[in-house]
Amino acid sequence: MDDRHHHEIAKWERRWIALSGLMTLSFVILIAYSLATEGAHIAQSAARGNPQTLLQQAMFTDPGVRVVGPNQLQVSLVGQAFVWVPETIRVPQGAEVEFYLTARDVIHGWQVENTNLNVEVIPGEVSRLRASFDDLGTYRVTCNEYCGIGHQNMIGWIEVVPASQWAVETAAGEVMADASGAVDGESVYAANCASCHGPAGAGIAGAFPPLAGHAADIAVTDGGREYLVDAMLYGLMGPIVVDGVSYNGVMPAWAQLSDADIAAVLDHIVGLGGPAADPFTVEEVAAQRGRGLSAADVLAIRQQVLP
Ligand code: HEC
Ligand SMILES: [Cu+2]
Repeated sequence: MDDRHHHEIAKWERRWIALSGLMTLSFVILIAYSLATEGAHIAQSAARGNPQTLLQQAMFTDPGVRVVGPNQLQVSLVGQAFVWVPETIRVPQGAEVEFYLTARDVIHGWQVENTNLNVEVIPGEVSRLRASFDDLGTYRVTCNEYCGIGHQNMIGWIEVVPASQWAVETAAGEVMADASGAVDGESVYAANCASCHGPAGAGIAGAFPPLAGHAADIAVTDGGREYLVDAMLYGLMGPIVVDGVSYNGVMPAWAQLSDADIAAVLDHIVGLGGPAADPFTVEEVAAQRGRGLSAADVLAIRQQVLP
């Protein structure tokens, strides 16, 4: 092989290397582009465990649509041979929807036609997926993983309706009633409050004020409900007296809890050791958000409400 020939080959080699490099690069760019512009929906596993235990969670014993914040919905769904439960889901246009999916029996595939929503639904696993529907209309949901003899009949629907229409329908009862019943104030309390105020809300004299009976007293005073919401959202700091006992501690803010969680936990503490009062609403909590108060401001509000 003479030297000229050798150069010829090396030249072609370099071209092929450059070409394959370019192809790889263009694939990476395509993926990055679709992630950035098409809003990729990558499902996350939100929980894993015993399929039966997962299915006993309130979310799945009563699957469906829940309001978890302003314009935020949670939708839970169970796939089973050969239906999606619930079969029809109705959401407002443009809302942020978080889907939680699990399966009762075998693996199913949840695919919403004409969207890029597509996730495997597995017994013993909860898949989480965020979405928002900008176009009105009805989307067909199919199962894209063969699950048995009735597989092709496993069809559901997502109806996207104008937000105003949806709000009227929810005010009319159904969905909103579902929503307020959905969050369990007792578990929000157990997870966030019991460590200081005690499991039954008895408190610890001198350190953490009691809530049983006391929260109910606050709720019936003028401005008391707003004060309770403020104490949740912004915390409380400084000297207070409850049932003749002084406290001078710090209660952290709970703004990271959703409006629905805060409403539910307030229902729980107001109901401790007394008959339940009017339930707190998500709107009541939302109305106090964004006021930018400090824990010391909340103390000043308390001094007006509970002189
Ligand atoms: C880290 C301990 C701690 C946790 C957790 C905690 N609190 Fe408190 N909480 C306090 C303290 C301390 C005070 C009194 C603050 C003061 O002395 O100014 C207080 C005060 C309150 C008050 C006001 C009582 C009054 O007389 O005005 C309410 C209502 C309340 N907490 C509810 C809750 C709820 C509901 C949760 C759970 C979401 C919770 N707390 C979690 C420590 C805590
Ligand atoms: Cu299926």
